[in-house]
Amino acid sequence: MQKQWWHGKVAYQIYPKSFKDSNGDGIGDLRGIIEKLPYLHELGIEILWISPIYKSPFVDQGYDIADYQAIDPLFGSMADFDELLAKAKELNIAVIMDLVVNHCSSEHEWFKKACADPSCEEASYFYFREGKDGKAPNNLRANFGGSVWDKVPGQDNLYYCHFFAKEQPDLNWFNPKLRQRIYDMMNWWFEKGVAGFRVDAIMCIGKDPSFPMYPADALGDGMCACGVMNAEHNDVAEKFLQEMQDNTFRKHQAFSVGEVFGLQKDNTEKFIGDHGCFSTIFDFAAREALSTKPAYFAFEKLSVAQYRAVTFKAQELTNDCGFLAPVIENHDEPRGVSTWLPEMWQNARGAKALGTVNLMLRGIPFVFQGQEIGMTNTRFGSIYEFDDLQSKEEYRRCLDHGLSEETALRVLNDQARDNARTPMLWDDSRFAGFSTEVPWMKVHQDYKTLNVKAQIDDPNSVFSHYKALIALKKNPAYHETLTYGRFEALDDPNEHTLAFLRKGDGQTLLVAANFGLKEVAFKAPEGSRMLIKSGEASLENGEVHVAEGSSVVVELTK
Ligand code: TEU
Ligand code: CA
Repeated sequence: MQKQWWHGKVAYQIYPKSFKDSNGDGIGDLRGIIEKLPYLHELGIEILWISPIYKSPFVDQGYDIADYQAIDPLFGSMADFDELLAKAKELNIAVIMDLVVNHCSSEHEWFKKACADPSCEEASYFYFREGKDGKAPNNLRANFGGSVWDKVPGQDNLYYCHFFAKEQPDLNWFNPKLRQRIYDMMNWWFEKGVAGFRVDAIMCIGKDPSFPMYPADALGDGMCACGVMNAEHNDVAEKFLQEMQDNTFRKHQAFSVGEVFGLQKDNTEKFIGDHGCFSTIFDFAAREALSTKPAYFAFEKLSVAQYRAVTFKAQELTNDCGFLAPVIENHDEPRGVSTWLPEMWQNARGAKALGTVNLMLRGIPFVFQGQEIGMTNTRFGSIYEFDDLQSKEEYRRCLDHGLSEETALRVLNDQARDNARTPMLWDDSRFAGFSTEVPWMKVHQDYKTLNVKAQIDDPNSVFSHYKALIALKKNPAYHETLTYGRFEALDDPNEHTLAFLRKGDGQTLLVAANFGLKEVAFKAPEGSRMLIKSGEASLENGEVHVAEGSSVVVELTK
């Protein structure tokens, strides 16, 4: 495997609206991020992904971009962004942006021109199609519900395609002119000093431009989830992504992480191998195992054993061909501690043990803001406390399916994307030190005790544990093994333990996290060394003992 500058680093995701507000309008901004760069540096972060900060009407929180080369005034100015880049560089932090190019905003000038004159060049940047027999061109269902087709304003039988909200028209990747404009825009950011991109919803570009009808799925509305088309056309996405790599990333040795859902297994090497479409892709194995159910509300938690099985399988699949980016949560997910762990470990103790797994797996882990202090789901008391369009749509669908308001609210509390979008908890003051005024989203219920200030100097805190794990990854004595060393699963002694080895050149590390109710033990020959532990664990008589809710990293003697 060719070595690259991003190998062995730990990345951090900022959701800018909720990270830190610097000017008291209740909304996080770029100057807020600048202020907190030393915090990220102290944690050990070397790659920083900032979710969209471009000009946007914020129908989908900035994932609807109206101008790819402008900063939204809500977040600050281009000068603020340049300052952020320069200050991050001083701290050895590479900044990556969000590349949202499956779709843009209906407020983008391309779409406005296209609607005003469907025969103009910009109209060919979108999928404009005639309806069939008075109906939409086909029966695909958008990711946020409803048809992927809406009528072009002012037209009788002309539709445009959108795999997400109707305000997010899909871009026509089959048009080489459009592709070139995207590459030019990316190179413009690279020349500014941006180190790479997280590539949003990118498998959605794998389309069949003839848009055939699909067999209806189990939801009962006669439609089929649009992801089915994408899963059948990985090859289309791959072809475009290789061209994008050649024209952009490869020229700049830039880093790319794909938000890739629905990848067919035998395509892994094509996507993350040495000559793959991306530097890495997020590991959504557990998320995908959860979303096999036809409806959002029919969600069932994974057991620890199921979580272990899918996570380990993904590791084994990529051992020989590339790197995944392990995640336990992001801005589209409820908090990992609340989702993946049994109820008794949805606390600081569980957060630390889960962190051990997340950061010691093979790959380039992405920590989502607040994860490093063990943030759990936010408690929402009413539908009016949610902001996200998806949450509101799913709530409506729950009621349509006959669920009570109380049950629908419970579904959202478990699953809503807003769980992870509430303000970062900096201290115990009013509004948790996020802002001096009422924030745009409610503040997490536990902010008085669960916050950065309470943890930063406490050696037993979740923060200190994350910091130690990241430092271990950077330690020259372990860096090679923790970066390139193979992943090897160990048997699970109690159906609740994730245990594995990382095997490097003449070095073996044992990692274990126990989410059960009883202690577990692993062989660790005399002379082995405990490198990190959380909770209670000990090394004695040739064994390492890991108490319930605890985790270890042990260097096994040769
Ligand atoms: O998400 C893509 C995506 O597939 C989502 O539908 C995801 O599955 C869902 O949010 C899980 O609940 C990306 C962005 O991360 C997301 O925030 C955007 O809303 C979406 O693209 C559209 O740009
Ligand atoms: Ca602000």
